Amino acid sequence: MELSYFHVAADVPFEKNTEVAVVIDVLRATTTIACALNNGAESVETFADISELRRKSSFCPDSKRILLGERGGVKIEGFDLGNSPVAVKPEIVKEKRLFMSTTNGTRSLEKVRDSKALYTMALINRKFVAEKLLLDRPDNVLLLGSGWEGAYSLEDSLAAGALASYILESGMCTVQVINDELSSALALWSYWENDLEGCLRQSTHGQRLQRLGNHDDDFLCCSEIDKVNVVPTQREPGVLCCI
Ligand code: 3SL
Repeated sequence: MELSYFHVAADVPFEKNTEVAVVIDVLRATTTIACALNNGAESVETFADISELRRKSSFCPDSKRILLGERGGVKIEGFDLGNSPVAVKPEIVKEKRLFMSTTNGTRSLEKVRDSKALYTMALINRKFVAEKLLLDRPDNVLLLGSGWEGAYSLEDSLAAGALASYILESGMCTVQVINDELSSALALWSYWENDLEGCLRQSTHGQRLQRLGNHDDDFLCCSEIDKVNVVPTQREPGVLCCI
């Protein structure tokens, strides 16, 4: 299995022919997606563009739909929820269709939506995504972080390293680490693996969230490793479900 990692959507080579893409946005989009699906949401449909989200979601009955998302870390005006993984509680999201737009995560999802298979991952569901890859053994897997407005992010690289480390340590298949970005992510994982919350709080986006207000519950949730047994999978372009 060839594994590569790219920090942000713009880094993905144009000609890249991807068998499996795994999109990562630990703070907080892919943690929220994992929690929402784990708590019974029917689907999470993601949009980079807010007006397109409003247009598409208007076809869904009011009783079925939840609009969630943020810009700059703050809830989008008129939306039901922001982008907090602790807000997508079972009593709120069960059997609902979620329509989501975030500053960076949904852009990464859009970039690789034509891959043969697309999953989302955060620290919270790392093991279950890794085991799905070990079961299917695709020839190549592209891990894509979300960063912040085109810039590198520490926490997404940490999670890419966590996934690669799990696969390498399993010894269940031959792995080729294809690029230096992934070698660095593996080193980052070895450095921070015993203080995941510390890493998230130290990251520039973690600092931004701390400046915006008390996000202690989000930090705790986003730094939990292997807690949630879901593999959010793209069922049709932009629509994620549990498999
Ligand atoms: O940028 C994103 O996609 C978000 O996850 C950022 S935030 O943590 O919700 O502010």
